[in-house]
Amino acid sequence: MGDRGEPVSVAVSPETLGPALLARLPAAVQKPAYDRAALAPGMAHLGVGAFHRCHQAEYTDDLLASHFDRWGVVGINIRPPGLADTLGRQGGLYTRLIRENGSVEARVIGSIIEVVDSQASATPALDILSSSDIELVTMTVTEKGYCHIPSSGELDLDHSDIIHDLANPGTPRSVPGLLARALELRRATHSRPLTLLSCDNIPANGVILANVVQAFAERRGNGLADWISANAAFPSAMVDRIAPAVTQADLDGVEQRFGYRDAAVVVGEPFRQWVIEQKFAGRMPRWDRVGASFVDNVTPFEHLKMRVLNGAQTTLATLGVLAGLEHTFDAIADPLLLAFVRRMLVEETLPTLLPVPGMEPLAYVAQCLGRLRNIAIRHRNHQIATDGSQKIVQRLLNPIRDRLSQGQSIALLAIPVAGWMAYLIQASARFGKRWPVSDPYAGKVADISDATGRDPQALVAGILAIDTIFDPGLAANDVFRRSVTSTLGELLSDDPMAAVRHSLEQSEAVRLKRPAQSA
Ligand code: CS2
Repeated sequence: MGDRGEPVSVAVSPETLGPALLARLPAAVQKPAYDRAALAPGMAHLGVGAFHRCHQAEYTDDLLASHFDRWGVVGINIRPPGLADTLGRQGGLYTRLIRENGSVEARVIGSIIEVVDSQASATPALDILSSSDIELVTMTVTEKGYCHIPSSGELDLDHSDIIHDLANPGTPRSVPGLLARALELRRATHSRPLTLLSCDNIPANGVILANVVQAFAERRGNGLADWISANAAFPSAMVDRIAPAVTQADLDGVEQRFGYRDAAVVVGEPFRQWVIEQKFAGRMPRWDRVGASFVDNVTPFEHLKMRVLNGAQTTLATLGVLAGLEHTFDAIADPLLLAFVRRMLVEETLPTLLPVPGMEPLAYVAQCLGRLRNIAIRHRNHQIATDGSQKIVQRLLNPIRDRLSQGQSIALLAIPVAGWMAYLIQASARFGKRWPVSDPYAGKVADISDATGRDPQALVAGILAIDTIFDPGLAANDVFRRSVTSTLGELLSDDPMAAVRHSLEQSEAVRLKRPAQSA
């Protein structure tokens, strides 16, 4: 009691999540339904960010709970952030929140059994990746982690990390260099095969991963490339769950609601999907028993997801920023942007898709737009617009190319391409640096806009000449160039949304002129 008899509140710091707390978790938080002590390292994951913790690690947790096998995950980061102070201190445990508007479901995930920081040196990562215990490596290293040329999918031999790694193969910095070195060590020490499963949103991600690793290995010239062909598999996969960057408010929310501290909370939406090409070098976790699909051909699923869901996200993100809107849910709440994105998807994107077994295209669009309206998922438009140069090929340019080859209109799909340009241009000195951007091509686009000024024609000509993003055939296409140029002029004006309004009016006018279609 204090001097005047009131109770004294002593600030006790809440306990941090860790194995010791598992038995005492509040009832509202689900916990691993298996014996974590029986897990052993079986697979490694490169790039332990919010997406991995919300997706592959959760599927693995489901699998361990329903069909236990020894598959423990060793998480490795070769780029910031470090893991030691967050997941490491918590014994790999973290809280995964699924949020939809007012509802929250909390669960502690237990599938990650060890974490390894390998930012300062490749050695810790190589020790794990080359170990004979590891049969599978999954990865979420972002689009630019593959060091490929977006327009061709080939290894970028001019990339500074690739130049470094080819000169210093024993101390790699890049993902292709690291994986090639790990495979080389495996060949030398135990020769056990390895499946390498990309979980990033790049087209034919398994093919691109194989391209960059093999191109690197070929340059080693010691038979490594042949050994990889015979002993490694690179399945493609489509992954889906919206899991934005975690904020301090998310961490505080767990502490306030559940009474413990967790530095590695993740927040995701209820929807999740994982479609994996059945092409493995050895044993695989049977994720197909817990909702994933193993299929022969991932391409139709991948096009569907990247062109519809991701295409909508990139469109809402870049146009949303230009309109002064903060999150995806703010952008989609704008009637003009919603009408635009829906028409773009239905009229221009859907006809480019391959049939997907069991999926009705219009229902898929409606489901995606519904997901993007979830106000509990605070996905910032700037986060989605980050690294746009690595995203627009698969999300926008590939469907545009498909339509142009059929002589079809691209009036709507051209708008977000100009939106991406306007987003980067407005971060240049010439346009008063309206926001900071993070994109490997930000400097190049800033140089172009500083040199050309505000003339949309010159800006578009300069940007379309970046042939690592725009293949020359597309860049030279008159219809594409004209549509992007006229939109860019409007997007850079004081009324950027006029571009969106006009494109809808024009496409409506064209639609009304087609009597056969309106019947
Ligand atoms: C987003 C994706 O930031 C982005 O590029 O579009 O992370 C997206 O949320 C996921 O692909 C959804 O599965």
